Amino acid sequence: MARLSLAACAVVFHLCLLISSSASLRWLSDKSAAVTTAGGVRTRSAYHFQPAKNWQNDPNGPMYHNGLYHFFYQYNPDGVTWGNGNLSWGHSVSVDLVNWFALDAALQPSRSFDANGCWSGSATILPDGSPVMLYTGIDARGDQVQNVAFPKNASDPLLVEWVKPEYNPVIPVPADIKRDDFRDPSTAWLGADGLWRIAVAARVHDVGGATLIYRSKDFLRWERNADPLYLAHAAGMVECPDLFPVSEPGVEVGLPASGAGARHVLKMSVMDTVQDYYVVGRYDDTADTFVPEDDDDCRSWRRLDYGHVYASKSFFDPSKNRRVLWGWANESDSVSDDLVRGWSGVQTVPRKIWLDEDGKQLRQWPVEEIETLRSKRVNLLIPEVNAGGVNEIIGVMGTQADVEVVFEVPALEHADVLEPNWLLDPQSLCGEKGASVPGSVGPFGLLVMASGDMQEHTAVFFRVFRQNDKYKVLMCTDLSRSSTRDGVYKPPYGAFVDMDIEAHGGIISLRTLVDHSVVESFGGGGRTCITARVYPEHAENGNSHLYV
Ligand code: DQQ
Repeated sequence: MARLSLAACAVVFHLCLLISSSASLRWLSDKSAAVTTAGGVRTRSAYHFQPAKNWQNDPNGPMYHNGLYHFFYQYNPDGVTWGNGNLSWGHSVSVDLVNWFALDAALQPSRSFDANGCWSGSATILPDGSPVMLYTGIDARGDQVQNVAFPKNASDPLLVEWVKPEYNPVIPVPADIKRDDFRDPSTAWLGADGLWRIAVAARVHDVGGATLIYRSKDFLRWERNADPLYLAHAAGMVECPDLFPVSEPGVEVGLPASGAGARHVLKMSVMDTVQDYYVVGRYDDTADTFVPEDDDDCRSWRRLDYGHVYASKSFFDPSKNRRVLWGWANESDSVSDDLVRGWSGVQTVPRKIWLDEDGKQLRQWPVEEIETLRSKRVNLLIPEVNAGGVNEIIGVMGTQADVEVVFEVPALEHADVLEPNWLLDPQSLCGEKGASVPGSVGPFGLLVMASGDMQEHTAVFFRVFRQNDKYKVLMCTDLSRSSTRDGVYKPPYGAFVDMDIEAHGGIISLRTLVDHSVVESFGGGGRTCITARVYPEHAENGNSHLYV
């Protein structure tokens, strides 16, 4: 019989109860109660960003301005689905990235250059401190064009009104690009020559998915560089590019968008896989070239999240000198469920991101403000967990929790040997070796959103393998038992955690944010993230369980 050699397991649980008493959040909450059905309330998140009702997708133009965080997002004011040509920019503000006050939509289709939708884009803070938005408009003919918008009154702290100048679009569709393959301008940065640059996603005829660079001195006239910043020959259309500098490896300080910085990160959302990939590389702001440290097809780069997250976007937060990332976590049940709920789509929690000590991967961690939501703390020290040992965490609300666990594995040498081809497809490996398949070191982790009879549960767990004289840690979120309902997407999600567990004394951490229909996990100190959407039936009455 397989032996679980996880002998010492120190487990610390921090539990948070929401909703906070902030007036702004209460206002959102009351609105939501008015528009959602019972099912919508059950699965509605409590501390992941959601508008009161309707459809949301990509995060747009996040920024910090005059003491407030602004968050914009793709929003359909008319319904719970994406596609009726009326996409707008929803707008909320916050002082702490946690409690949000909803405002009217900032951008709505209104002019010939965006008559069929205001699609994704980004904010740039100009040297005088005022913001400018670049966004994709779907114009009256259905072309994707790039537009600018400015606040009507830059000293209004809420930036409620936005002006779209007559001279839009500032970048029409180029001749070598199809009218519907040209979108999602990035935040602009200044190059050494004093010109602004932006990256725009496109598919160039006969060439491939591309991150094009445009240069401008005034945000009005833009000139395209002859060469794209990055070309993904085999990947098809790419979306929502993000290019930003990072500090030295291991330094958590974020940097504003600019050409300066020893290393940059390029992130692209790839349409045919619906995944966000990133790579660390060297950007030269004179030649406008980017040399990735990993030259593979971008679909082999690292992923920001190995679960259900897309179209992410980061911004620099000068108030805390950090870079913060948002990502869209779509529903994964059905459109008819969306219609019943009255809403669709959540955002991940805002995550601080920085370059790991290894200089190759990003680390991600919920912004510290999320911890202000912890209202009741339960600490546990479990000296030893043996095979099959399941310890219930009593006294917490299983549908809404912030769980931090530290596992110590004293006998790594017992780990099962890794078969080399397992490295190629960790997701399938998580399916093959699910939470109930015993191994030598693991599975160990959490069972969240579990019904009393365990018919429903979501497993977030690790497994350690031996490869020659090194160890590999697999992280999985297995949804196969997350709901007894049919018609819900219930895959295993998985990835290897790129860390030397032996050098860390056999210690590995897991943080999981449970929020009704969201299970957002950070493995190995945020080296590997997996966000899942779950739809358990049992949680109707809030009576859900949590186990280690
Ligand atoms: N969503 C937006 C586009 C973007 C896509 C439209 C990515 O601008 O390419 O809602 O999810």
